[in-house]
Amino acid sequence: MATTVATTPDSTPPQSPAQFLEDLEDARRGTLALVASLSEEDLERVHSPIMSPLVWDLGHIAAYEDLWLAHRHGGMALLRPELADCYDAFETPRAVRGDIEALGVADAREYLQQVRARTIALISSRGVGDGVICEMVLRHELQHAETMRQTLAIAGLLGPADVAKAAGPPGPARPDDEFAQIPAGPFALGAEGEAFAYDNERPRHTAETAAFQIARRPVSSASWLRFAADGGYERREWWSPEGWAWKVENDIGPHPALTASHPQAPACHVSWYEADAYARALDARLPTEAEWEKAARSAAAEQPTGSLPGEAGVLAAVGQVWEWTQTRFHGYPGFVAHPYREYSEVFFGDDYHVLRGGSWATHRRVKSLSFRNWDLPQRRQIFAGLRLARDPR
Ligand code: AVJ
Ligand code: FE
Repeated sequence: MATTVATTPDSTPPQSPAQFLEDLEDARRGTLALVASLSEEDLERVHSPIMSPLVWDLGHIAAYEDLWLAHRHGGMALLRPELADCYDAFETPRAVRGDIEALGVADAREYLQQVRARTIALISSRGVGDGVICEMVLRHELQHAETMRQTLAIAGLLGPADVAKAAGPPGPARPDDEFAQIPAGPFALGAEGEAFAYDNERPRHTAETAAFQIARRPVSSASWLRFAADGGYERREWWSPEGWAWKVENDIGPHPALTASHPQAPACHVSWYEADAYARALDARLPTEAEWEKAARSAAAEQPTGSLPGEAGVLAAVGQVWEWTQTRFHGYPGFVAHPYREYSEVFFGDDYHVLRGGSWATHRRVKSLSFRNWDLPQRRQIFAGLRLARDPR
């Protein structure tokens, strides 16, 4: 099932050049299918101040592929060096600074296609090397497909299949305040073995947690709406000072998508500020990312009922919505940026919170128990909800 979270990625590099090219083409079919029925205007419009126009994602996907495969892997000159700046190809000398505008729709499609033709020639003759850069480029396109779906959701332009996935399987018919107990003790946190992982998932290291409890399933939309009806957005004592200020300034109430969703489905489009307030209202808290991964890797004493997606350890319904953690996005002890600082390191600090698990819009290949997503605490465009944790009682 597409929403299952893999314990080990099915793509231990290096895969064969032919397989890699096939997977790249699959990713491209996915990207193009997302925009196939959209008008030029919808592709070029800025649907939200926090999202790029969809046509920018297209040009950026091409520029990234050209930078990493043709240029860095293959040692060739960039196909369109004058576009590097506008598509943020940061590793490139800023010789040709961007007085160049982003490409229009037809040109972006052509650029995608021309870059791909060079990729095919290069990989066929030169191979995939150790496979790391290839895997990174492939996952970059897959990750942008999720970003584009966020934009499409904001614009009301998601296709019917995606609308159905977003509405979700209803989620396990179990209360979202049913907790599993995890004992204190050490465990191995981070990506294991030689399989591809992003730099921020390494090095794997021993982490300790105290005993804790974690909810078997994410908070449902019904529970969220009950929280709202019970004064969740008025009870200042449940909110952090920053969260309250954000709520007041932006006149925040429950995201409209919550009313439209199945009551049992995991609540989605919830910001960290709201998730944090919800947890406190329920006399609980958000899990740390170490707690989340430990629970996801622990053997389930009793299998969660139902054939619902994404059972990981004692956690049910992983992979429908990203799950906010209380942890801020920092490097693990001994972190080394690879292959470039701008993937994760420039985001390290207290501004971003870590999310775990993956959403209905996350490609299977990107979902893993060690993958760390991150976003700002006020963001609601991501397909994110929460799962409660608390100290033993
Ligand atoms: C891992 C989703 C936070 O969108 O900024 C895309 C992925 N990195 N292009 C992001 C990414 C470069 C990244 N996230
Ligand atoms: Fe990108």
